[in-house]
Amino acid sequence: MRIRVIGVPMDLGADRRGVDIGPSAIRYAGLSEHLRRLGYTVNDIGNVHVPQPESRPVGNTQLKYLEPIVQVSEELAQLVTEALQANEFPLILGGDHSIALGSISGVARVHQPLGVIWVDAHTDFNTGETTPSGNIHGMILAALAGLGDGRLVEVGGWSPKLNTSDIVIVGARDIDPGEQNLLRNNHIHVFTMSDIDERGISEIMHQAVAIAGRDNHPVHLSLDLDALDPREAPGVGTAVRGGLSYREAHLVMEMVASTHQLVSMDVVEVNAILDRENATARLAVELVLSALGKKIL
Ligand code: DIR
Ligand code: MN
Ligand code: MN
Ligand code: MN
Repeated sequence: MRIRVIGVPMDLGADRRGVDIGPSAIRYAGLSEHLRRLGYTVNDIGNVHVPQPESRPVGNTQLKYLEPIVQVSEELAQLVTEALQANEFPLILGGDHSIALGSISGVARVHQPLGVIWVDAHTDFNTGETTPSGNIHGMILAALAGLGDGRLVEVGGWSPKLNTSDIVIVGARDIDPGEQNLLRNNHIHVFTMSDIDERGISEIMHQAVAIAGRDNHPVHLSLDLDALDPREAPGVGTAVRGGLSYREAHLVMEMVASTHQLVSMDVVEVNAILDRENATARLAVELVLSALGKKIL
């Protein structure tokens, strides 16, 4: 199988420098080499162009950098669709989580319906009305479900990309009040860290893959490194204590891999400036390998 690596040095969605060098940090951690050792052919097409925040007006403070984010999303969606049409597995390297708007739009154009497993400390289900920060990376999953500002929702020219019943969030522990209402009203499946503590990650993931992958639907995995406990992943912009352990995170990836329904993946929010000797990028590489089928035995 061939993997098409697409870097997106995006930090416009998070208002914080350091995630823009995430793609370099992950490549530096040996991504391609390790994928080749697993038996894959790797086609790294480099990075999408993302404007520097210093060169653009912030714009609406409830939807910071909306215009350049929409622009990059359109371009990324096109690249991801082309990868799938060429029979390559799109592996998208962030950048902040706003890149999932482009990546998932590109996948959903080819695979419909599409299940999504969103592994994150956050639920990214704000809109321009509920956001406490104005940061668009906190609004992406809602936008993909058709909620929020029309310019985000309509990326690619149609909406919604995802049915609410095909979305599963795993690892959540920091949800804003407005998001809580939206998640509840739209019946989104959220597995919090408390659920994982109570029932164990194995049982949670059995359910998660059954929901996102029901009827043998194709599945996209969106991995925000802040899902992990900050002891494992210190290099993230918005660290929240009490996250997935190293082993739990690997099991999440392994159980997604064992469905054989994974069609695409993004790995986001690696902040190399805040990291400790690239530990978070190295962890990101390990988790990608697990999601793509690496086994201990
Ligand atoms: C917060 C933080 N919920 C916001 N979000 C994220 O600004 O909307 N941090 N995604 O990583
Ligand atoms: Mn996120
Ligand atoms: Mn269905
Ligand atoms: Mn997050």
